[in-house]
Order: sequence, then C-alpha cells, then structure tokens
Amino acid sequence: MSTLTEVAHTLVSNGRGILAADESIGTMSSRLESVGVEPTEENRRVYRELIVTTPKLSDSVSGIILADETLRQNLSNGQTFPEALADIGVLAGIKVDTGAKPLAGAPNEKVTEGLDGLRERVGEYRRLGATFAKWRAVFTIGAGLPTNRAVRANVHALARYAGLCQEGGLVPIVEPEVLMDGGHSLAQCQQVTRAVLRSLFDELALMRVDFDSMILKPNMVVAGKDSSEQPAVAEVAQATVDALRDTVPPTVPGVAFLSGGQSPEVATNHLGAMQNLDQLPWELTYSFGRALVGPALDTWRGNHGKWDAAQKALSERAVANAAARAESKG
Ligand code: 5MM
Repeated sequence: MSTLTEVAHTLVSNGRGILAADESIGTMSSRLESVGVEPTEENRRVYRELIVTTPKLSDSVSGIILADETLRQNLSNGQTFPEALADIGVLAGIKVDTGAKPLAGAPNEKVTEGLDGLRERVGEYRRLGATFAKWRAVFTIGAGLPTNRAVRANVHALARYAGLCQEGGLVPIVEPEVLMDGGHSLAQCQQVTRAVLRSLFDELALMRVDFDSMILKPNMVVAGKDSSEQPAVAEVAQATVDALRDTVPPTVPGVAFLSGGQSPEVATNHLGAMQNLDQLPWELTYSFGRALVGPALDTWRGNHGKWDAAQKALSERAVANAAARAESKG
C-alpha cells in the first residue's frame, strides 16, 4: 500500500494532472440543464461514465475527483467508478466538503462547511476506494473583502479537514479559491492570494498537517473577469509563481491549479507559461474542472451519437494540458 506522500507525488508527477468531476448535485444539474439535458441522477451518472471511459485518459490524468453521488454509482458494466479508475491506473478522489454557506457576521462572504462527521466519512470513502480528497473554500475580492473573519474561518476549516484526511488515510487537496468575480486588478488578486496562502499555511502548520502529504489547489493570479485591463499570459504566469514562491513551503509535492472560469485555452496557456519560469520546489500541474470537461459537455449535450466526439474533446484538453506541463522542460 502506498504512503500518503507517495500518493501525493503520484497525483502531480509524470507530467499528469487531476480532473475535477466533483460538481455537487446542484452544480452538475445546472451544467446539464445548460446543454439541454434533464438533470436526473441517471444523466449525471452517464455523463461521468463518458468522462472516465475516455480512451487514453490515464496518459494525462493521474486522478479524478468525484462527488459523493458518483462514488456510490456504477458504470454500465457494473463496476464502481473507483474500480473502473483503478483498472486504467487513475486514482479516485472525493469532494468531502458540503458547500460554501453564508458566514455569520460577514455579509457577502461564505464559509465552507462539512467538518461534522468527517472522520467517519473519510473512513467510508476509503472503503469505497478513494485515496485522496478535496475541500474548496472561496474568497471574494471587493470593497473591504475578503475580511479577516472570512479568511480565518475558511483556513481553519481547510486545516481541520486536511488533518482529518491525513489521520484517516486520504491525501487532502486543499483548495483556497480567490474568485475571478469583479473588476479587480492583477495586483489586487496577487495581494489577496498571498494573504490567503500565508494564513492558510500558518493554520495548516498549527493543525500539524504534513506538507509533504497534501496538494495545494489554488487559483492562478489573474485580473477580475470584469476588469478592462486584462494582463498578458506572461504577466499572469509571473504573478502567480511569485505569490506561490513567497508562501508555499518547499515540501509540498505539488500545486494543481483550478481554472476558475478561464477559457480552456487560456488556462492551458497560463499553465504552460509557468513551467520553468524559475527553479521551483514543487510540481506545477492542473486540477481543472470546466477547462477540461467544458468542451466535452458542450459536444455531448445528451446525444449518444456524440459520445465519441465528446470523449475526443475531453482528450484534446487533457493532452493539451499535459503538453503545457512539458513546455520548456529539460
Ligand atoms: C468541479 O466543480 C467542483 C465542485 O464545485 P461545487 O461544489 O460548487 O459544485 C469545484 O470545486 C472545482 O473542483 C473547482 O472549482 C475547480 O474547477 P474549475 O472549473 O474552477 O477548474
């Protein structure tokens, strides 16, 4: 059996990345509805089957993050999703948070919940075949935001989640997402991202989380999507790497970015531009959701005749991101 450190390294090495297919029932239902598919449990299952049976996915994907519902479903051939992934050499992960809820005393800010009963759920998820987990906290940039209250509440929950996962035998993916919503500048995003990461690693240390057995899943440092000044790819890459270098301990095996609403191509370009910008102690890879599966969902639209084309669309994004990781290596 692999140690947690080995699992963490497997997730981020050999040029591969992580696919986030852990949309909650509500989010997945809206995504299906947006392409004209009825949001039933069966349609969510079929869509996830399309993803995990994509040919050669394991060449570029090391792990797939699943939702609780998917972990309990079966493929058409009767296998569970973790069994099917194990057969192709991909690790199964599980989103264990129960969502971001309004934070008392902090209007317009959220705290991610899910700690109650988490020790028991971690045990159950391991028995169902998961080897790693994910918890996402969100931070909004705005006038006076994020507040210290929201930052401290969220990093505390992230650290307690990570500790419980390591205690129970799952590698925690720790996801602090500074949202792209708003008209803020690249510099503002960098300042908030730095502050959040600094606070996060202080709290992870306090909770005795082993940095060598976790993965960080941060946002890239970008300007707000409503900003009229959108930075060049090279600026995003440099600002992101600078923020990470100032805050992320060198023993963390890897940083796996979320895409956060960037287009698939832009997210891939940013990832490519970061490779070998500086000598960095951690692997830099992807843990995209929308930027990996968006084109496939848009192609499929619930039409069985488009199954192969949709898998091809996913495969193309996965291959492009693996290629971006390889940029300027060696
Ligand atoms: C795939 O979506 C994940 C779950 O979202 P909800 O709990 O809101 O349904 C989400 O955490 C995702 O893993 C990250 O946001 C990264 O996805 P993107 O699309 O930003 O790369």
